[in-house]
Amino acid sequence: MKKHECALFDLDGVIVDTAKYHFLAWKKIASNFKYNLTHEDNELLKGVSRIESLKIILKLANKSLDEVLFEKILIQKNKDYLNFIQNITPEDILPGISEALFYLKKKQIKIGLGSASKNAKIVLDLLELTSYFEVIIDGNNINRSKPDPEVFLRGSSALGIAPDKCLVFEDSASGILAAKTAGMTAVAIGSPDTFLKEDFCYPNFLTFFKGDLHQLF
Ligand code: B16
Ligand code: MG
Repeated sequence: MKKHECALFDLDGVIVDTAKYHFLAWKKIASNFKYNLTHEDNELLKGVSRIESLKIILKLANKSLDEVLFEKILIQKNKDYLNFIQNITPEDILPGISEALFYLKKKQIKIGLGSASKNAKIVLDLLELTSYFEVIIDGNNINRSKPDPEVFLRGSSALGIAPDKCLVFEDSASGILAAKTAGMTAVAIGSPDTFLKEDFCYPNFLTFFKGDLHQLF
């Protein structure tokens, strides 16, 4: 297997299961439009920015909103999301992540975060993981949402590592496409029928940590 010099982690759904809180917050918003947001719908929202997510939900619900209400709903969604995550602690770090970060750091592999979330730094701080990341690229410093490769290309360039030496961990179909468009190795965490074009797929991060991690770095 090819060896990599850089690991770029997605946040929500890879490092911590905050994806469920995004889902709950959007489900509440969708119910206001009398739309029952399903888990299947939610796959379309993973890795996608807050604004794009609301646009997708409005399309699903066949609704349109004026700009003022659109903004109000974005604020409400984030309020609800922040409420959900306020009590997360290092115990919420998904299995295998802390061990992998420790292993990569020891091997002097560059570590970066590539998240669509504007709340990424808050979450990393709550998990007490911030110090592992040499570079954090999140929703505050990108112009284009995944599947655009911008988030990962910015990460690799800030770390000074060529894209083909970077490996991305992702739980979203849009994130896997972003990684592949960036010319990186894409490791999908989740069920294989969720993704297109991934290089590897594991049901959870622990399986990857116990298996192929050591071959890929
Ligand atoms: P926020 P990731 C993404 O994070 C989530 O998967 C997606 O569901 C969310 O809409 C997006 O962040 C924006 O999050 O509202 O916190 O800015 O998976 O790219 O780490
Ligand atoms: Mg994710």
